[in-house]
Amino acid sequence: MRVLSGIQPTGRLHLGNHLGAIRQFVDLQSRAECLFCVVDLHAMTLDWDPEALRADTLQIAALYLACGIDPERSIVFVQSHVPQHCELSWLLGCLAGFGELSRMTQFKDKSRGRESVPFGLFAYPVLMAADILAYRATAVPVGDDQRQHLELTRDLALRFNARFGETFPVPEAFIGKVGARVMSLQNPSDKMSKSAVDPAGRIELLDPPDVVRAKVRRAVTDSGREVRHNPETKPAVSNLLEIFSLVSGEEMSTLEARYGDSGYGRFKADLGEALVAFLAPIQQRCGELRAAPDHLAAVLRQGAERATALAEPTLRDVRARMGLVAGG
Ligand code: ATP
Ligand code: LTN
Repeated sequence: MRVLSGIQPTGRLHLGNHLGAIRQFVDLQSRAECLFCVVDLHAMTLDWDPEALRADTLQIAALYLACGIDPERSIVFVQSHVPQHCELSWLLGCLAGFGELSRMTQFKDKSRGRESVPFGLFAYPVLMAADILAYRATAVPVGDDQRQHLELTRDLALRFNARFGETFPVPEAFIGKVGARVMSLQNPSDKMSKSAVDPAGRIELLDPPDVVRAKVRRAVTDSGREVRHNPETKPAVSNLLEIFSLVSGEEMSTLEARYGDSGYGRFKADLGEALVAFLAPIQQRCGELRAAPDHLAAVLRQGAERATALAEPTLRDVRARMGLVAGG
């Protein structure tokens, strides 16, 4: 099994990114060959600020390590440091259809209401397919929102293989049963998101303890006072329960038994403390890494070298199969 995944530096990482994605990354590194990248080129598909992009890229790389990704075992790198991603994206783009790319729900959501839609946003899923296929990855740990992009990657791999001969394994999405869709604390019908304007809906991994407590206190709840898991009738409380269970390691039923009838106050206070305890070691380690920028730069340099050594042979094969003349 070879695993690849990426996170966009479009803001600060939040609990949804951790529970939906990074937690699986950490888990997988003991069982598979893993590559984890910061997909900076994807962060340029909507308006971006160069300084913020630079800062967020380094922040996410530091958080990967702070959350437990071990650069000795996994390859940690920045997407733009390995130009083979862009090259393969063009080549795969020549096999992708306008219709299928237009049907991507993320494209529809993110282009809605814009006067002009960047080509990069339209091509986004092709670049994502290139990220995965350049390494012939077989498993892709992501949150639930990436399911459709993974389907497109699979279709492109099959199409390429059918036309040019067996080249790519068809990758599987690796989506956790719990935590794959952490919802906003302010609106439980939206997913917790980095780019949502109101930060109150998300717990950022680097939020100070008092901010975490305040966000949990202000989280919306449902009518009634019982703490029960029922996403249909109690979407807000169910989301809080799932978060509580994931960060504390306690079963949801144990939490229901403890807080069921005691109202939301104590439940929220204890959830706030559980989150603070969960985030403390990540924040401490991230601080240490940010204080040693040369170390982080060296990790990323070495990651890019190792990634390039895996991607280039794939590209050589792909170029030849597609009819490009071998160059110097
Ligand atoms: P943006 O708001 O800019 O689209 P995002 O918060 O959705 O960003 P991404 O960089 O798109 O973050 O996603 C990184 C990883 O985190 C992906 O695997 C994605 O599926 C996962 N993820 C993002 N949000 C959530 C969430 N609310 N619950 C679970 N997983 C999530
Ligand atoms: N589109 C993904 C980020 C991403 C990705 C990837 C995930 C870009 N390339 C390759 C897995 C594999 C998202 O989470 N928004």
